Amino acid sequence: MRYSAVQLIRQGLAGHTGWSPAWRTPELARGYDAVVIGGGAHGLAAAYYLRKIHKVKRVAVLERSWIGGGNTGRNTTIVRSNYFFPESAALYDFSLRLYEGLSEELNYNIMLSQRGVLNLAHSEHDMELMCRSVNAMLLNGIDVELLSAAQIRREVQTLNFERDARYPIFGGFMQRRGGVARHDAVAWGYARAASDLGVDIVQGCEVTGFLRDGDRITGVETSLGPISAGVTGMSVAGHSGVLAGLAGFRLPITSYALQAMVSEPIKPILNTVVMSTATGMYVSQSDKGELVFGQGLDLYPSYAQRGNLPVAQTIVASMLEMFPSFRRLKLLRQWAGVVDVCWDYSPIIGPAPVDGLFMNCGWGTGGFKGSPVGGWTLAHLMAKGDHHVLSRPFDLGRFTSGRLVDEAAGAGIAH
Ligand code: FAD
Ligand code: PYC
Repeated sequence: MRYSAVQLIRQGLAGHTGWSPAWRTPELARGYDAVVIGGGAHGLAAAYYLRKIHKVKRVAVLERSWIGGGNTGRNTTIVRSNYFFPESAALYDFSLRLYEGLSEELNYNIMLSQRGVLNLAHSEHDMELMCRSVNAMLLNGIDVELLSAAQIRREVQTLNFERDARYPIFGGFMQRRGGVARHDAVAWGYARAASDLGVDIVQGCEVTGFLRDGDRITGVETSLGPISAGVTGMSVAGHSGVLAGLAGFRLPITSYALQAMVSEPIKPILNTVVMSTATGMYVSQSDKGELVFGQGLDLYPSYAQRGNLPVAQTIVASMLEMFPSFRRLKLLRQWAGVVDVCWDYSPIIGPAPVDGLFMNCGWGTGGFKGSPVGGWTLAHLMAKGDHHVLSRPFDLGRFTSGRLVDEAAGAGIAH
């Protein structure tokens, strides 16, 4: 449904009672050409591109709870492409470019704000490593620039620039095309556009097993009954190991809780995203005025969607060491999501070890920025049966060939 300006004003004056649902609530069919498991931004994007680009006819997204209720709605909305290895830079920059055109593509305002992502160096050693990273990123064609402490002081006055600070500022680097986007809007935008193209988005439908014909997966068992599928894709961040177990194989993935929090809202004070590579602490200010911040994983495997108190305290302490003036703010909310982390901190995109199933998982702590490209490459795999050029380096086979893409330092947070 599209609204004219007059209709929008009428809705506002009438107390917002007459909105139509943004996507359909279809009856679940007994079979589809393509079934995507997981209604996060990755799964919804895959379904959208399956219809839009590849013209696959009958497509469904199966979501066990509500769309965007997993990590898509729990992340801290940072988008950037400042990765070290050429394979990662190509993947994440393609994603950032899709983000740059996404509001127009979906006719849905995803509130992309390219306010820049600043990474801080806290020592000469950090600075030395950062110079190398920045050189590598520039060779990869990524728009990064090295900044001195004086330059950073002009950009972010609220940082602690004392030389005896626990985390002194020696300099840093900035990606100006990086920033934030509204996470719910990314899910809702893809959902509405996919639904308009005929994709069935079925919420409250949990996949509980797989249907097989010999060695090939031919559909899924669900809480709403069995469904046949020409091809099946999975995008179930946090539960990839569980789904792989149902399909009969194991993944080199460990699941952890990752927590974040927001302060009470205040007037604009921070106009860029600040990350501290060495500590993993990061902070940005939302359009509502809240400071959104986090730092690292709760370092033991868990499927609990909540973060522990000691890590929460560490996050707050690091933030206040770097921004002492924020100490008088009240903490408004804290939450966590379950993230699937690969041994090399890069995602797994490719065919599963069983025929008929394709995977898009292991994005760990950094897959919101990858939502468009995760969907794009999964759709390509499902439609063509083979890799997109961007996803080939991220095939599961890298764990046997040894061609890992080790992005521990690029992952953005502490591991
Ligand atoms: P999800 O949104 O989790 O979607 C997967 C869906 O699968 C879920 O809705 C789930 O209900 C569903 N599902 C699971 N099992 C089944 C089943 N059996 N049947 C049917 N459905 C099922 N990344 C960034 O790039 N930038 C950030 O700033 C950032 N910050 C983060 C902060 C936090 C606190 C967290 C937790 C993560 C953060 N991330 C960030 C990571 C990012 O959120 C994820 O990598 C990304 O959102 C994963 O998207 P997805 O669509 O694959 O997963
Ligand atoms: O990948 O940029 C990132 C990120 C920030 C916070 C969590 N992940």
